[in-house]
Amino acid sequence: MFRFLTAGESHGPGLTVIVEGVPAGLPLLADDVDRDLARRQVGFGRGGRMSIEKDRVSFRGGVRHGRTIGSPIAMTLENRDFKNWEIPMAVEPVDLDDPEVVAKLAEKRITRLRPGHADYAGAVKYGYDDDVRNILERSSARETTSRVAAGAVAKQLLRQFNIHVHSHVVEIADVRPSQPPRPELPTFGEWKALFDDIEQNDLRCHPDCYDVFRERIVEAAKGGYTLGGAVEIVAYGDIPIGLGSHVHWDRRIDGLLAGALMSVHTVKAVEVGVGTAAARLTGADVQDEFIAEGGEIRRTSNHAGGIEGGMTNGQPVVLRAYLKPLPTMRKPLRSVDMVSLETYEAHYERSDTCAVAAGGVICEAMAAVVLAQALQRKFGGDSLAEMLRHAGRQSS
Ligand code: EPS
Repeated sequence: MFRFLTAGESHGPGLTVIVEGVPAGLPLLADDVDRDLARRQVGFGRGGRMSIEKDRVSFRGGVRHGRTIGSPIAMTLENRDFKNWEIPMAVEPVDLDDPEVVAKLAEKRITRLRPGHADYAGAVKYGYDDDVRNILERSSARETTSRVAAGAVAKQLLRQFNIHVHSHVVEIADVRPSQPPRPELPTFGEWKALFDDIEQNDLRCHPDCYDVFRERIVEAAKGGYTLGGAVEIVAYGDIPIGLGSHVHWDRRIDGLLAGALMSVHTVKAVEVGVGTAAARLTGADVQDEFIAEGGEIRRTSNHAGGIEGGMTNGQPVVLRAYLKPLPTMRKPLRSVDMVSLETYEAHYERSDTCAVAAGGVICEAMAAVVLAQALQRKFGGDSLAEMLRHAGRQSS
C-alpha cells in the first residue's frame, strides 16, 4: 500500500523521497510533481530561502517511459542552498585543525533556543548539549518539500479515479473575512472554478480576500513577527462511498486524515465539515438529511464534510487546518543560551512572515496520501488497470 519515507536536512546536499506501493502503469511525469513543488514555493510573505531554491524532482527509480512499473519510486531534490553550507553540513569529516573550517562551524552553531521550535526537546532527546544545529536541520519545514513530492504521486493516482484534492487560504491570523457565498452543494464545475480562481494569486485565497490578507502580512513583516492562519482542503469529484471504515478506530478516515494533517509542522487543529461548530449546534443543524431524487439517494447539505461513521459518504471531503505562526522570528522572543544559561534573544537565521499558502499545499499532499491509501485498501490491485477494474472504471 502507498507509503513514503523521506530523508534530508534543510541545508544538506538534498532531499530523498521513497514512495512505495504505487500500482504499475500510473502515468507519472516530473512535471506532475514539479507543479506542486512550485505551488509550495509561492506565497506572499515567504522568506529568502524561496528565492534560492527552484525545487525540481529527479526520478531515480520506479518510473519508466513516463509510467510507474510497480517498484518503489525514488525521488531526489537538490538543496541549492547547500553550496553555502558545504563545510558546516559536510557529509565527510572536516579538518578541525584548519582555523577557517573551525570559524565556519562556529558561525553555524546554535545555542540560543527558539521557543516553539524543536530545538530544546530535540537537543535533550538526542543528546546535543552544545549545539542544536542537528535538530534544526531536520525539524525545518524544508522537509515539507518531500511530502509535497510524495503527495503529488498520490494525487496522480487519485486523478485516475477523478478525485481531486485542492486547498485555499481562508484566514490569516485575526483576519477572518466571510468567504464569498458558495452553493450549499457545489458541483464539480463549481469546485473547479473556485480553485482555478485561487491559483491566480500568490496567497492562494479567494480574490475577494486577497487585499486584506496581504495588508495584514505587510504589517507583520514591518513588525518583524510571523502569522498563522487557516486553510480549507477539499477532495471532490467521484468520491467513492466507503473509504475508511466504522469497524476499527484505526480505520476511520476522519481520524487518519486529521492525524496526517496534524503531522504538518505548524498545524495545531483540524476540523472535518462544520468541525468545532458542531459542539455548539443542535443535532438537527449538524446532520445532513436524506432525500430520494431521480431514483437516487441524495443529501441536501454537507455539514459532515463528506464523512459519516468514519467513512466517506460520496460527498466532497471538506477539512480545515489551523496553522500557528512560525516560531523563527526577526524580532525574537526571550530565550537562554543552552550552554551559558545566560538570557539572550532566540536564534534567528531566516524565516517566512507567513507560510499559510504553502501550508495549504502541504495539507493537500497529506490528505491525498491518506485518500490514496484508503482507495487502495478498498479496490486493491497491483496495476492501475486492475484497480480501475475493481472500482468499476475503464482504464484510459
Ligand atoms: C522552509 C525552509 C527554511 C525556512 C522555513 C521554510 O529554510 P531556511 O531555514 O534555510 O530559511 O525558510 O522554515 C522555517 C522558518 C522553520 O523554522 O522551519 C521551506 O522550505 O519551506
